[in-house]
Amino acid sequence: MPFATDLDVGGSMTPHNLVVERRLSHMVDAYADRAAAQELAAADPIVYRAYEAAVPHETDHLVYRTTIVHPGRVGDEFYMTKGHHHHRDSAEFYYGMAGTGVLLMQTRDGEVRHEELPVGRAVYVPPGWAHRTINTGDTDFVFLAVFFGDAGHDYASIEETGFAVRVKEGAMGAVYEQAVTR
Ligand code: PAN
Ligand code: ZN
Repeated sequence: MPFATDLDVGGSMTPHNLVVERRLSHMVDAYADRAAAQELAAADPIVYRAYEAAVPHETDHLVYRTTIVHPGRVGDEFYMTKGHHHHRDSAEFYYGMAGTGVLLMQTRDGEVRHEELPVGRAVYVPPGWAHRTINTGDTDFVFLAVFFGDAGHDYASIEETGFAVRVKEGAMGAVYEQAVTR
């Protein structure tokens, strides 16, 4: 049956299912500065949450989620999502709702692109591009993502290769650095 959900700029969705609540201890290895990550993980802050509408994970359906990435840094690297490929290479639609952040995308061949995702901007993620979001501001970064119900989430393959670019705080704002390892 058709249904409606209400989204607000704080990222809440009514009604919703909470699908992801990622604390720092869940992704210590994602950050360049492991020692800083381990130290901060002792207090185990929530890095981000995602809420999902009650859409079946089946062909022809469009699943949608809001995500709230909190502001923060591990060393000088901004808080970010784990990032993933989809099991079935398929496109995704991102829409900025609040705060300041970036969508980082990478193909399996290692090609990398980033797009800023300010309030009101839509970014198209083509099939085959892994994606991670980074909060480059000092308030919650909130966005909407829409993807195919049968796409599935593959975290393992990007965990293995890592993203080739890291987004860090520089003197003049966000800087994009070539990742040294992973
Ligand atoms: C997003 C992400 C969400 C959380 O809805 O799932 O922002 O990031 P991770 O899934 O990488 O932990 C999306 O891209 N869905 O496909
Ligand atoms: Zn996705």
